[in-house]
Amino acid sequence: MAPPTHWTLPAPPGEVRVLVSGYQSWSEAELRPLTERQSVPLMRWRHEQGHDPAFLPSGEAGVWRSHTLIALIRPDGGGWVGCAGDAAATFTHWEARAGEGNIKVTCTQEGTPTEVAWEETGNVIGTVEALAARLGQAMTARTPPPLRVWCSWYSYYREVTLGAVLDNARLARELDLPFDVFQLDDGFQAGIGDWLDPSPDFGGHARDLPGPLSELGFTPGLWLAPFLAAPTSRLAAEHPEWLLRGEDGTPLLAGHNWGTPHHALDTTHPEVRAWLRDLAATVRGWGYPYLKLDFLFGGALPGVRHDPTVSRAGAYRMGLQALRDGAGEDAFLLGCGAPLAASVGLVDAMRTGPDVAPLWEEESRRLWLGDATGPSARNALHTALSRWYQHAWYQPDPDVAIVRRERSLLNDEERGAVAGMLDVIGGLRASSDPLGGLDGHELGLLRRCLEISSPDRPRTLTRSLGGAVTHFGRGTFNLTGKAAEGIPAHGYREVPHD
Ligand code: 9PG
Repeated sequence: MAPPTHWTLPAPPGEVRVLVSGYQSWSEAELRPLTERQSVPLMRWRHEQGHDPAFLPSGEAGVWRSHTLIALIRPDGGGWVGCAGDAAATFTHWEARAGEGNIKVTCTQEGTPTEVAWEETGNVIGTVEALAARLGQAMTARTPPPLRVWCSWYSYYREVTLGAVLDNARLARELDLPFDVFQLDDGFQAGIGDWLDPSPDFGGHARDLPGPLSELGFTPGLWLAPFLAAPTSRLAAEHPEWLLRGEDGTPLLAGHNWGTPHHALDTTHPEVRAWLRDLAATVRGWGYPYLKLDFLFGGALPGVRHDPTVSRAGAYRMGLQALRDGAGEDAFLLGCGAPLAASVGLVDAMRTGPDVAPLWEEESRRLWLGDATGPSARNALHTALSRWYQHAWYQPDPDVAIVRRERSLLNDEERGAVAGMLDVIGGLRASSDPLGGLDGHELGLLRRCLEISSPDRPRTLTRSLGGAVTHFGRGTFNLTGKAAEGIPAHGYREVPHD
């Protein structure tokens, strides 16, 4: 562990904004006045599942924590940017603290000490992009062309069936919708950890899907949460020695989903890595060259490992490398729920925000429980937009468009804002709508959402409509609940060009 590095910035905290990025896909990224308060979830299980429990958001007014990169922005658009040079075996932690007429910045590292850049700049946007690109190059980022993906999660959830996926794939072909990938999400498997056996409710086996999908001309995709094991899984029962442990020697119960807490695998254990390699190779052999690898934070949780000399970032990467080795160099790997910078060079794409949902937001969860990592259109926009520069690390996946009006609480403005986000981020395109129910208007919006674009850049970081990066070259987002700058609440407007 390297000693912390400190800087004191001669700037009045009341005039400065801070750009932060949370630990993993679902953790918040924001652009806020420095004097505001960074919220931390009240619920302990949200710390493990939405954040890094070893470096949580501060919860204090005037104190902002960020992972890998931080920027402080003066009213003239200049300021300071700090960014790790490498994240393969190191977590780099930033904290900015409002002082009396100045700002104190601290950088600490967990794992192998590695160089960090710290620059004063006249143009924060350009420097954020340049330093992020430098990290991408140092870690040989994979940035293949973006894909257009239909994913089963956001309409079928765990009730997905083999028949429903095939029906949608056939319809996509009939309607000539330009999807590249049809991806089966959570729900096909016997249990978390027991990936190779089917759920009795799935109406088939995941290995039977790639054949017909390929015949229809789609690349088959499959979801896995490879670093987790449910306490009731066969995996946990047969290999208790593979589980990450607490100080007391018992397997950790970390995070909470699917109605139960779950265990995580110890990726420093050679047998775990062999199993991960085999798992990825097996599903690849079934015909899935596209894998959505979810809940990856499980591989980096604090705990007692088989090899105690390996850092958390290093342990995580050993696990991810095993999956890459099993899937093959030419497989397309999408990370999700994943420590972001530590994945660069091993994943092709990465979820860069919380889940989209067919509703604008769950205000009570965000405001009363301090948790903005939950599924909602607002949370997805807020975070994915504030990570625009990460296209230098992987293909960003800001999650799905939702174009259906049935079984959705999103209004036209909100659907338009999600479409705007997909356009300015310029990464993966995805949809989950049941294609059978869409009318002409909705299909038109879906086709627009599937149009690949290049990443846009912010026009300014000195203004924001809602505490995120909202002002882009091509358009402006209003994430607030009131009309502002001529944009309705929750809306998006393109910037007029002459
Ligand atoms: C399947 C889903 C979908 C979805 C993923 C992930 O507790 N959480 O913070 C939490 C966040 C996201 C989440 C589940 C739990 O959804 O993002 O696309 O694949 O898993 O279960």
